[in-house]
Amino acid sequence: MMGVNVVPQPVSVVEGGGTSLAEDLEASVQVRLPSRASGSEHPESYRLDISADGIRIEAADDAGAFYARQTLAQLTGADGRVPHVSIEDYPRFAYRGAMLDVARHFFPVAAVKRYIDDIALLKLNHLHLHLTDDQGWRLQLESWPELTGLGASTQVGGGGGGFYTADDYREIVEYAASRFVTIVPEFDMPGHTNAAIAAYPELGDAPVEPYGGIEVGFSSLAIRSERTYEFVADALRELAALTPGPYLHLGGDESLATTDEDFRYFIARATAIGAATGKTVIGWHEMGRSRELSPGTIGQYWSYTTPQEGAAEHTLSFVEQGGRVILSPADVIYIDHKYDESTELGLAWANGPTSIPQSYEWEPAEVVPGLTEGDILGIEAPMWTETLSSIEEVEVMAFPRLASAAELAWSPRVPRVFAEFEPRLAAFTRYLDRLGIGHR
Ligand code: TNX
Repeated sequence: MMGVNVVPQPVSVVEGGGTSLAEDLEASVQVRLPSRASGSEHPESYRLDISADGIRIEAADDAGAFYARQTLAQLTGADGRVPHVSIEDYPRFAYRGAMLDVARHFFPVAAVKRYIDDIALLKLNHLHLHLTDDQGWRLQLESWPELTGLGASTQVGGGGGGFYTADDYREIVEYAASRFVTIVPEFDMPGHTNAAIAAYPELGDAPVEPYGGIEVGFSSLAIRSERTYEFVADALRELAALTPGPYLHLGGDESLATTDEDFRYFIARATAIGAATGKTVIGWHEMGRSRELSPGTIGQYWSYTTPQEGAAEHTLSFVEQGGRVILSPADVIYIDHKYDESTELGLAWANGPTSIPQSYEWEPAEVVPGLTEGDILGIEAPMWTETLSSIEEVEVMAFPRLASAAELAWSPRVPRVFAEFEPRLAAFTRYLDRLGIGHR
């Protein structure tokens, strides 16, 4: 009997015993929406029944039907055979994310589309694009065109760079939607803004040169200048107009060149401007230092699985102000990190390298004390690209650790034991091989 190996692990799997040739069953595929069999109202849920009689898919919505197809594709062996099985499935968390940093190195539209395909294999449904940083501003805006003039002329290492036009961005958004992925765009502020200030010196306290290094925490918008808030309003108005999804990410991390008082003043105003566009604002957990967040602002936690100084408090601040939390603990889910000391690519600042077992063996509900299951919107695996300059390099860092993240985001809560995950992970990496996707 062939094993039923699916990542992320479905809610329920009942094996039927036999196998069939997938192509013999393809003509018999029936898809029904919405699901009647389970009576389940879970968004994105599906049932997949494979028997000698055929393949039946029942789904709560189009996303569920898409996920049934993804599961079926994983079940189909290299020999074209599928196991007879009944699967019932739905996600634990609504927000299952990956992030791609297109600022440190620019990634063309085709590369972003490929990463969207990659993450959709694992039923991830949000792609956060880190569109701006010290090294480059990557989205063209009509109101401030020089952002993608001088501001996009560099990346880590110096030359190169690049940016998306509004049409490029729309193309990415539409492609993502066809895979049930929502684009979450980030304009990082008030720190991580060297590129914007290089393009428009009036946004900072002094003129600066374009930057190609990998230091963090040295730049800040001019907090007490009204021109800064005209810029924020213009940029967020254009970004909101281009973005059909519900979220705008305003960054807020590592603003080490901004005083605490100025930071809190800026965050209160910027989140209000963001919310006035009609979108829900997301910010890195430092934003929780402000007690005047626009209500419902979502926090993204990036400290460790054991919170460092202040991180838990700042994260709970979002919940106290009516928001929820996305978990990205850096020591286990920063998939830009080296696998071990010998990995050539990647960083390792968050408690050293992150092995594949480490990426798997943690529990989202146990990271920030005081956070309940309902406070957690989901989890996200960031891919920072200081050391990564091609989609192939991104994939080799993502896979297979992104599969760990996806299972923690999708599958029911159980104690995570890597030995149990390993055979399914091995089947998944063979699937990646068949698709021509690189992995560790
Ligand atoms: C920290 S954690 C950053 C990024 C870096 C990343 C590298 C956080 C919100 N910011 O600016 O790219 O580390 O791993």
